[in-house]
Amino acid sequence: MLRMKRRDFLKSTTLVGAGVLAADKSWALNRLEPIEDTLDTEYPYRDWEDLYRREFTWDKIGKAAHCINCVGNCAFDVYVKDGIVLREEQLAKYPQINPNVPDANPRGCQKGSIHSSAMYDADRLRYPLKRVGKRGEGKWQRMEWDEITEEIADKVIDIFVKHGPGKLMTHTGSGNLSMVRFAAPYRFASLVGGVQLDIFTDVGDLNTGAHLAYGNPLESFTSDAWFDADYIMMSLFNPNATRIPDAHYIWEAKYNGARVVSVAPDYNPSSIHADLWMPIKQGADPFLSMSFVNVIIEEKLYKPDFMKEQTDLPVLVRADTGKMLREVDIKADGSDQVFYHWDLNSGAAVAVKGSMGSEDKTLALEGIDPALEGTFTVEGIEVTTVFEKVKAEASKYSPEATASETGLAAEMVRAEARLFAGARKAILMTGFNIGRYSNGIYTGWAQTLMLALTGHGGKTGGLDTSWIDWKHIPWLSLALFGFEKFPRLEPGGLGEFQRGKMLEQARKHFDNDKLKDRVGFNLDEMEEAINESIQEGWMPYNGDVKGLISIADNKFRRNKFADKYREHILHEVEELFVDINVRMDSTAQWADYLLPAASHYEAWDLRSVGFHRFVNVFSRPVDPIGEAKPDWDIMVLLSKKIQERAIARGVEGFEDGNVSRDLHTIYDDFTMNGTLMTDYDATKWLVDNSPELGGVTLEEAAERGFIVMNAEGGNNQPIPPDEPYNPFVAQTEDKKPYETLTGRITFYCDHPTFEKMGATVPTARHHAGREASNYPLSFYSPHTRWGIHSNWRSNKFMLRLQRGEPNIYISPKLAARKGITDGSMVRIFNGVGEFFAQAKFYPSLPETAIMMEHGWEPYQYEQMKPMNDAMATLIQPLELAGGWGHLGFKLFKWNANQLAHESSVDVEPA
Ligand SMILES: Nc1nc2c(c(=O)[nH]1)N[C@H]1C(S)=C(S)[C@@H](COP(=O)(O)OP(=O)(O)OC[C@H]3O[C@@H](n4cnc5c(=O)[nH]c(N)nc54)[C@H](O)[C@@H]3O)O[C@H]1N2
Ligand SMILES: Nc1nc2c(c(=O)[nH]1)N[C@H]1C(S)=C(S)[C@@H](COP(=O)(O)OP(=O)(O)OC[C@H]3O[C@@H](n4cnc5c(=O)[nH]c(N)nc54)[C@H](O)[C@@H]3O)O[C@H]1N2
Ligand code: SF4
Ligand SMILES: [Mo]
Repeated sequence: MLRMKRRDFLKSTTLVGAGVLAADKSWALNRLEPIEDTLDTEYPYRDWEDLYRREFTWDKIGKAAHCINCVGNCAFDVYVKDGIVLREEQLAKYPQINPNVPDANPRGCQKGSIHSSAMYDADRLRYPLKRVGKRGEGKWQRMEWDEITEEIADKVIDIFVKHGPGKLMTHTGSGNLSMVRFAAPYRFASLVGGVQLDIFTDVGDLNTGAHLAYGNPLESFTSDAWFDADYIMMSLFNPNATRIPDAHYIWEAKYNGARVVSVAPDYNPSSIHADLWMPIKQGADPFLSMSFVNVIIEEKLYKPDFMKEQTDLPVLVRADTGKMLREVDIKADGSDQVFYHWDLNSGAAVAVKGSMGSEDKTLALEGIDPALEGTFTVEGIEVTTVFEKVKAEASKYSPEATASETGLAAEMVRAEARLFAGARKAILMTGFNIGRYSNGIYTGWAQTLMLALTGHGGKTGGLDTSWIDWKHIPWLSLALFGFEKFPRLEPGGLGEFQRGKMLEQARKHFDNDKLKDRVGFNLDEMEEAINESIQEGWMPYNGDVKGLISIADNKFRRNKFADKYREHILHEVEELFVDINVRMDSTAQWADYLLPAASHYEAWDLRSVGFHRFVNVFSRPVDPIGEAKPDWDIMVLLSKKIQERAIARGVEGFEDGNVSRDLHTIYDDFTMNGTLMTDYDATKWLVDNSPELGGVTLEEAAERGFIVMNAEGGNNQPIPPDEPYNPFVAQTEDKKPYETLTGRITFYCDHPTFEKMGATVPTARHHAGREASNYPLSFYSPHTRWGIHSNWRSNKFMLRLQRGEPNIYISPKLAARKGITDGSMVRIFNGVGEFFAQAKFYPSLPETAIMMEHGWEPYQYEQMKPMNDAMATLIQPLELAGGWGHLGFKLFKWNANQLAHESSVDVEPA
């Protein structure tokens, strides 16, 4: 666009200049004459106006959203002229689904709105490149697609021939959240058995407390369902910066009289608009939630009916062993997944319906009145209830007792607990940030307890986990090769921790005794838990790999102990490192081969990830820049070359457990025998085969820009056609069991790891932070308003809206003590690394913490030393538990997170 306009501009100025000179030779550029009435007056140099008129003419308008991990998902009109994108505009044509609820228009954010500029930035990858210098040296040679994919194909085959299955990682990161872009590399990984980490835990986004309780952390509200809430608590959540297209529903709920509360250590851009800001000490959230639980129980603000039907609170627990009473305890051939209530009506123990071992798949109590409290004897075994256990634990956490932990006044907490309990529809909105604290699992679990005690579930509120898992069977089938073959899925946080040899570094940072005091385990116990989990088969781990094909993943930006991590990974994948990316990010920089991918406006695709029912269409408004190709087409070409080379080399494939990896048919398999050759074919296949998309044609959908999902799009329950989507309505209204061991919202876990950690019921622990090390400042790094992680961070429009270079936020009081001034450069350091950044004063921050937005690219820092060089991390042993009902490796639902906020640092003027 810039090139074209400059040419036009030069042409026009020459003409105008000539005209001007001819008309009035005395006119000069430094003496412009004022024109009184520009509409009426004839004046000599009007032609320039055409430049403005022509600026907004176009050849066509295409449709697109953005496929990265913004959780927004907004339809845009994309204006194209001469094969170049001129600009984009929010589509703003979503139908209002209910006259009493505001519509979803317009959706968008400033990042999406400058992509037309960013897609032509200098960091775009335009050609296939092969490294010719040392890794990371920045020396590249252009190659033809045909040659480069053939070289890669041979190396992939070499890895399989030399090392057998499981030694190639084909990991897709969070940059490919649209359907076709996501399905392409997963389908490839399914065919070759490539190692793929769980992206939820790889980035630290999994709300494991929610899974523990509900058996499904991805059942949540559409954002329009926030509108009729009368109580909203935002904790670890900053929607004004991180849910830009959806946040309006929170503020619109105020028209309904909703009370909005923000719990955050800093006065973040969402706290500003809340009715109450609770300035909690960083990492103290489980203590706050447990104190709410304490008040709710002590003041009897709870709702027994909901507790009896929907939760395991009336389930019986043995007094002797602390285990739940199981059928096998009283019948020789009994199930270990059948549990008991004490029925007050019959005065006897009755089996709980709806558990994993129960034939009766319902929550309906049907004449049974389960006791919530008391002790009983069943077949000579003394038992009590889960609620009794919960009460005993919660009694330790009165607001008065926790005030020193949370920094919050006890009277305020009491008052708030009452308002929360009495609300008609209360929503606890928990940011993804929760998954990045070692005690996030405690926070999440205690929050679900607050909700369950007070009957907030289904249409009366619940936990907003910031993600809804819509039902897209054909999409999954496309990604997972018809469910016939699968990638080697692995826990994200754990996989990175192990392969990056992070324990070595963690030992340098944390003080083992202090750590145990804070988080409830030390590094030796954590190591033991990791080994146990892998040995028991609770969590799959494939060990070191030999080659890496990395797709839409900025791992060297994201991972902690960053420099050491990178060293270890590069060493492991000495034989092959391919990066498939739209731009030269800090991971692409280190690759052996770079394959340029089509960006948002350059490929056909669909996107459903977001908190709404609209599946947006990408209609490939322009062809890919340079020689870039859509991710789908790249995987097609790669599998074509593997098939050709495998046949030529006489390598048929290999047996891998109970499936065969057929390299000599991989291209036929990938393309469904030539049916799915392009991004368009795959998009069309999805539209044609997905019942939730309602039978529209791709042409109609592309014309419109989006598809409204029908009832079939709901996983847990149908999407109501004219009402917002509330989570777990199937459970509260239709009595469908939860996907948990007891079939109920779970507050008792007698798994050995939970027993060892003293966490059989919801309780509170600290995160590590400064108190677990020898560095005086905790450090946390939430998300930035001016980028989606590393995407768009280097774009000039985004940089102009902020300080323009990596900056930390610091309390002016702390800065004064350290001799740091606003705008000056500081050094942030600890025993594992250091980095430099500009200091920005932020008065609402405590003096004991430094905050920094994550996602700057390492190359944007002084000496290319990124924040993550100084970031220490851990694994939470509870998240490694398996072999227990709904606990065990489950993609996007249960496994160990990478924890971003456990580190601590010191700071000094640079
Ligand atoms: N603009 C923009 N939007 C995004 C993204 C982006 O990069 N940029 N990324 C997307 C993705 S993938 C994610 S995961 C989300 C993340 O977005 P969010 O879920 O909102 O999470 P964060 O931004 O990490 O943190 C939110 C807030 O938590 C508060 N906080 C920090 N520590 C604590 C604590 O100990 N206790 C409490 N109560 N509060 C605390 C801070 O005030 C912080 O502003 O955003 C999504 N949306
Ligand atoms: N300290 C700290 N660390 C954090 C967090 C934090 O709060 N604090 N948050 C964590 C969270 S929640 C997240 S989600 C992660 C995100 O962190 P990353 O996983 O590093 O995410 P991105 O920077 O979005 O990387 C995705 C890459 O995909 C590429 N890409 C974009 N579009 C396409 C495409 O169409 N095709 C291909 N092939 N590639 C494409 C982009 O170039 C981009 O570099 O960071 C985590 N790390
Ligand atoms: S980046 Fe995400 S939130 Fe922003 S406009 Fe694009 S789709 Fe919407
Ligand atoms: Mo995330």
